[in-house]
Formats: sequence, C-alpha cells, structure tokens
Amino acid sequence: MCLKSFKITNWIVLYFGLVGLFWQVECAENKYDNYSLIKIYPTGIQQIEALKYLEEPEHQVEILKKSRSFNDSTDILVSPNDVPFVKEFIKNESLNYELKRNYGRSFESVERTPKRRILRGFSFYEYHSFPAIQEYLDNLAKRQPDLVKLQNLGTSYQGRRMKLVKISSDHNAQNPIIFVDAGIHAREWVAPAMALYLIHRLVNDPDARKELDGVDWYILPVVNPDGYEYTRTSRANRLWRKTRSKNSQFECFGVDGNRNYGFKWAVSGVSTNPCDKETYAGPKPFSEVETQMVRNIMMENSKRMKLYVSLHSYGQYLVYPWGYTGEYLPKEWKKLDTMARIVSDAVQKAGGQPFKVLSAGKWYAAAGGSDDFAFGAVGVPYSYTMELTNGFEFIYPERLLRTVLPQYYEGFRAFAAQIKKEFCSKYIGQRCKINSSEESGTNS
Ligand code: 0X9
Ligand code: ZN
Repeated sequence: MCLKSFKITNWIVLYFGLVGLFWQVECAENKYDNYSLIKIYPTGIQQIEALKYLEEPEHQVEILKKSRSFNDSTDILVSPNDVPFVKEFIKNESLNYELKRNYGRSFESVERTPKRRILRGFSFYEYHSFPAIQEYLDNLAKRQPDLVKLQNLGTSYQGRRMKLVKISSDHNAQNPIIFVDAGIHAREWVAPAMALYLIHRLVNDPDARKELDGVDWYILPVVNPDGYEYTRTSRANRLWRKTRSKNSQFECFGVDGNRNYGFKWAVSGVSTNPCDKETYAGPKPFSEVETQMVRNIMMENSKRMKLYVSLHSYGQYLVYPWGYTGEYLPKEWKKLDTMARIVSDAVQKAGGQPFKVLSAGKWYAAAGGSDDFAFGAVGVPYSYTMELTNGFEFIYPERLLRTVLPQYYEGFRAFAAQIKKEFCSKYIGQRCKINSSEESGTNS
C-alpha cells in the first residue's frame, strides 16, 4: 500500500517535471512573439537618408537588414509599444512598407529539427546541431581519408572543438586555395547548411573532379559554434548574432565577429557598446578566439589563398571590398566585380535569383569584416561576402534548402573555374602550377 502510493507520487512528480521541462524548451515566452516585422521600401535617396533616423540606438528598433538601393527593403523588428512611433515616422516620410504582426510566432516551424538522422542518415536539407555537424565531418574524413582531412583549430570560447575541412585530390600538391567560411553570425543558419552542402558535393559528386583538380578547398562550416548552439536553445534566442564571450566589466555577452577583424578596425559601422546586440566590435581587434582562428588559417596559407568567400544571410548580395568605406573602391575592383557577376550568372542559369553585386561599403559601410581583412591585410586577390537567400529573413525554411543549395553550388563551380583559369598556367597531373607572376602581397 505504502509502496503503491509512493509510486503514484513519483509519477505525479515526473509528469509535472516533464511538462515543466517541455514548457521551458518549447513554449517559453518569446520576446519576439508580439513584435512586428516592418519592411520599408525606400524609393529615393532622401528616403534612404531618412531611414538612418531609425538606426539611432534610442529608438529601440532592431534592424535586421539595411537597404541601400531602391528595390531593396530595410527590415526592422519593432516591439508592440514602438509600432505607433514607427508608423508615424513612415507616414511623415511617405515610405512604402509592409507589416507582419506576431513575427516571433513564425519561428516555430523551423525550430530544432528532431534527431531523425539516426534513422535516415545525415540530410543536407535540414538544420543540424553543432555536435551532429562535427560527427558528420569526423565520419566523412574517416570514410574518405585521401580526399578529406580535418585540421584541429582549437576550441571556441565555450570549449567547442573546431575543425577545418580540407578537401583536395592531392594534399601535397600546393594548389591554389579556395577558403570558404560560414556561420560567424549565429542566426544565419542557411550559411552553415550551404557550407555542408558544398563539402558534400565536392566529396561525393563524381562530376566534382573538375572542381577539385588543381584547387584545394578549405571550408570552416561554423565559425561561431557557441552562438549557433545558443540560437537553438529557444525561440527567444533564435535571433542572436554575436559570439558568446563574456565581457567582465559589463553584464553583457558577445562580440560581432564580423566587426572584430584587424583591418581598419572600428572605423565605421560598429558599436562600441558591449551591450549592443548587433555590431559591438569587441574591446580590441581579434579579441575573439573564433576570429583569431580564421585569421590564422588565412595567414598560414596567405601565398596560396586566391579566393575567400564568407557565407552569410540574407538578401542575395555578393559583395566585395571595401566594406569599411563606401567612399572609394580598391584599384582591383573591376576584377572583383567581373568575377562576382560570372558567379551570379551561373546561379541564375541554375534557376536561382541573381546576386546584387557591389562593394560592401556601397551597400553600407562597416569595418572589421573578414572580407576586408582577407583582401587588405592578407592579400587574398578575390574576397567576398555572400548573403544567401531572399525572403523569410533569418528564418529560412528547411523545405526550400533542396531548391536553393544546388543553385548556389553552381556559383561555387564558377568560382573554381575562374580561379583555375587565372592562377594555373599549366597542370602537372592534377596539380596546378601556380602562375609565378601571381605572388600575393597586401593591398592598401
Ligand atoms: O553586416 C555584416 O556583417 C554583413 N551583413 S549581415 O546581414 N550578414 O550581417 C555584411 C558584411 C559586408 N562586409 C563588410 N562590411 N566588410
Ligand atoms: Zn551575417
């Protein structure tokens, strides 16, 4: 009798414990639930200028994306209290806009993919946890040791082990390197998904021999694993962007990794406030262990690195240096621009949307980006930030990955073809003999 009642009590405790846990994980109040997403479409220079008013910190609007051209929206997240003020501003400036209420509720559908991979293997059309990604990469390197090598880079701020994926048909060939990274911004989930898809195609697609012969691919699929995992913990954290390092003086976390690189650090487009959720540049250049790792990869391979692509989302932009200024372009801008347009055409030919191609600084000036560092400090001759996808903002649905990832892959094939054309004077077997006149130096 006593034993029986004890068991019943246990069941009750267990039941409420599980309900509580479920509520915490899945149903916790999401600050964005009642927020509105407002997409503003400026139609003239004056309106673009006027939008800067909303960027001032005291206005409490979160800017998801800035527009710098007339066909492109500025997307902002606004709390219910601030909607009237923003609407008033929009009316005064006669701006065109679209308003989506209860924006945070749309996060639900793409939240935390269940662990189906145990039954079905690893799908490239799902968003995976960082441990699942690492497990996939470890297995891949074990299965194809000649083609895929992993280089340990150390650990992230919170201790996650980071590995660079090196893919080459001849690891001793000293071919030109294409370096692709993704996920410096935690909430941009489609970027790591693209990096993994790229790895998958290069390794498993028999047609990819063309992309591999004469070029070595270095790919770092999740530059900011701590932030990435944080965005997976709850809907309330889904829009986190920065790293998760702790600033000892302030009770705030994280640095914007793409403001933390040591080239023209903090000269434009950054916040110096550690509590700024978006663009805090850090206490000093390369304060973050994650950006140090990317810097080291670039520096150690500076001679051979011919192309750098940093994957982000969103907006369907393919931008090149300079990012720190929109006042002027590097003297090599034409070559950067031409290559980007070839890539954009290839994506379009595969059924995708063309990229908007321009210098990053002409879109909006922001210093301390990895693209400027690669180009300006390391001397990588082609350096880009690729902003994947258009629509759905940062919450890009998994069901569309099957369509867009193969389209972007065609862009990477075009990149590889151009790099080979420019930098391989001839081939010896699968090796590319790098043009001797193309030694890299630093740009200024
Ligand atoms: O602001 C950024 O870091 C990038 N856009 S995002 O929406 N993914 O955050 C653009 C970076 C472009 N490059 C530089 N400004 N250097
Ligand atoms: Zn980004």
